[in-house]
Order: sequence, then structure tokens, then C-alpha cells
Amino acid sequence: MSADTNADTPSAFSLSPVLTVPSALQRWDVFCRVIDNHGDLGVCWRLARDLAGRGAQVRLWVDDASALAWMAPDGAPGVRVLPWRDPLADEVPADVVIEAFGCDPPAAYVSRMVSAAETGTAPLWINLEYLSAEPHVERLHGLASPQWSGPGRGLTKWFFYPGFTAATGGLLREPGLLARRDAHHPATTLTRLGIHLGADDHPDHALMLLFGYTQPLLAAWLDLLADAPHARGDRRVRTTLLVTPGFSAQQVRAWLHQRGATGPGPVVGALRLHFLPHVTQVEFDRLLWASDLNLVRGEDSLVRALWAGQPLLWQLYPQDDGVHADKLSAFLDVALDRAPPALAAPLRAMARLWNGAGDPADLPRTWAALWPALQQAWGADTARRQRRWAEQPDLVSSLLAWAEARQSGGLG
Ligand code: TRH
Repeated sequence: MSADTNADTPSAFSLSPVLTVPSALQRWDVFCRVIDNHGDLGVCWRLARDLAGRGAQVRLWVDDASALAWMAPDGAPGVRVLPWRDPLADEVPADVVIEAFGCDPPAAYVSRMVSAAETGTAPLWINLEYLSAEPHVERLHGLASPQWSGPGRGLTKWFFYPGFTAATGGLLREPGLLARRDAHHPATTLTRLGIHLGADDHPDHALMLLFGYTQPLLAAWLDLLADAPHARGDRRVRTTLLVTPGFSAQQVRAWLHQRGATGPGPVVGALRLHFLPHVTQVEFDRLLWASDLNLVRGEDSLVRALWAGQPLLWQLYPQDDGVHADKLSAFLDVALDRAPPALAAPLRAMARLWNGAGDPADLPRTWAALWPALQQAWGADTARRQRRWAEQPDLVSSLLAWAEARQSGGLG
């Protein structure tokens, strides 16, 4: 395995080396089942593209590839997308098999892995788990899961956990990401997407991106943006909100209806709305780089928003048993561990409200405290955070180093 000179050149720090694919581990199979939303496929596509960019031949087996039509319409060199099915007669298992989020590859495929193992060419079988900052991640990362029954009986599956510390698999960060971000011109992206911020904007104008699940506080928050102090007097737009398709667009449209506003790019008080189509993952990143506040959801857009470096609020995938509260709290502990209290306190309070905890009546006070705190303290804090994470190996480099060590017996 070789470590390339990193294509990223952020001035403030040096990045961990980018590992390329070793010759003994050229062929990768990634299995993905789309449960709901876009995160499963979003993560698998990024992983497949990143691996292929470092020299791997990747087959992405997915049960519903339809979202790739907008997420990645041009595909990627080195990545073949295959339907979720039993392998054809001439399709042998790859050197490394990744099942995303415990999705269980087809039994006939796993049987072929057993046959390969019997001839001494067992693929390395990895279960890539969900990202979390919770303590169990460090404990479980890299653990073996021997298969005692089922089609894979006799094989070993290995847990691989993305995460925020050096004792985990790290965060997806393809080579050159930060350099591309730093060279990006927001105006070009916005113009290409037909987003015109207008010449009469308020000097404090902010661009925000909304990508969320159903959000009980959304109408009240939109009211705050629309009725921002002094807005009525000068009648100028203070916030342009870019609204992604799906839950967010539905909720914003309902709010517009309630406020009696119509039209393709409606303005309500100090708030202008722009409804986005689904854009490619590459374009989605650029929107995160361009916005002054990113309201994101799930894991993949969180990671991309963290690398974007702009202020963000995270809405977690809601779970009935409420475990997302622990997940949020673990993330805030890691992300804000060295943040000044003037930033950490309102950010924690707003993040809790945004995820259904706390008293909704506190929203106006919390938002009013958060916005100036973000302006004053976010920049320095995010730079420190990014440096810490960028100096740790990125997920694909960790995966390659781990897979090579495992294959050569270096991990015992
Ligand atoms: O879509 P999500 O809510 O995915 C979720 C989460 O991953 C969740 O944890 C999981 O359990 C559930 O799926 C099944 O959010 P996420 O993870 O941010 O994924 C969104 C992907 O969609 C991401 O790769 C970015 C991409 N995207 C685009 O490429 N273009 C777009 O226009 C939009 C709105 C998103």
C-alpha cells in the first residue's frame, strides 16, 4: 500500500496521508439495501467512488438504485452498479466484501464466499456500521463476528465503525475535498442553480440550507426568520432559505399556505424561500460550502456539513425508543469539547430543541442567543475541530490499512 502526497492543501494544518489500494485488495463488493431516505445509498456511493478513485474495482450491489439518477447521474470510473441478486455463474466474490449497515448479502453470494474460503481465498468480510460518537463505537470497532450458522457458517465478519476518534474507522473524506472546498466560488454554484440573492438584501443577509425530517418546530422557526426584528421597517430580505425536496419542502409549503404566500420564490417578511430540486452529491456539497447555516439530517449530510465548516444544526434520524437523544448528546460532547461556553450553551440548547427535547416555548430565546454566538465563535471553533479530524486517517485510508493488516495476519 502506498501513501500518496495529499491533494488537499489547507494552509493551517497537514492532513493524514491518503492511502491507495494495495494490489492484493483490488476488487471490492459493496452491498447496500435502501431502508428509507437517502443515507444508505449516499454513504455507499461515496465509499465506492472514493475506493475506485484510489485504484479499486468496485461493484456496488443495491436493491434500489433509483436515487443515483440524481445523486450521481454520471457514475464514477471504476464503479459498477449491480442490482441486488444472486451472483451470475461467472461472478466470484471480491477480495473485500462490505455489507453496509448489516444488510446481509444474498445467501447465494455468501455461499460462494464459503466456497472461496475452502480453496484458501476467503474474502475479507466487513460490516460497515452507522456513524456515532457514542462510547460503544470504540469498543466494537474491529471486533470479529464469527458466523456459527446460516449461509456464511465458518466465516468471520468484522465490524468496522466510522467515528470521530483515532480508535474508530474515522470519517469519509475523499482526497482533495478540503482543497476543492477552499477553491470554490459560491456565486457560481448559486447562479447555476438559479438562486439569485437579490441586490436589495439586508447587510446581515444569511443563506441557509434546510435538509430535514418532519420538524415540529419548523413553523415557529420560519415565523422567527420572517418576522425578524426591524424587518418590517426596511422590508429587506435577511434570510434566504434553500429548501430541499421531501419532508422539508412539504412542511415549508404548508407554512407558506398558512401565511398566505404564493409564487415560485416567495418572500414572507424578511425571509425568501427557494425550493431546490434534488441535486447531485457534488452539488449538494457545494451548497453546504456556500451556506451560512446548514440544517442537516442523518449521518452523511452531517459529515459533509462538518467538512464544509459552516455553522450547522443536526436533526437526527428519529427513533421510537429515543436512542437518538444519547447519540446527539455524545456527538455534542465530542464536537463541542473545547468550544467556548458562549457558543456551546446556545448550540446545545438549540440542538436539543431541534431534536424534540426541551420546551418548544424556549425557541425564540434560544435562537436569538444562538445566531450572534455563531457569528462570533463558530469560525475559530470549527477550524480547531476540522484540524483534529483531518489529522486522523480518513475512513477509506483506515479501511485500507486495516484490511491489509488483517489480510497479512498483522492484526493477530
Ligand atoms: O437521507 P437521510 O435522512 O438518510 C438516513 C440516515 O442516514 C439515517 O441514519 C438512516 O438510518 C436512514 O437514512 C435510513 O440523510 P443523510 O444520511 O444525510 O443522506 C442524505 C444523502 O442524500 C447524502 O448522501 C446527500 C444526498 N443528497 C444529494 O445528493 N442531493 C440532494 O439534493 C439531497 C437533498 C441529498
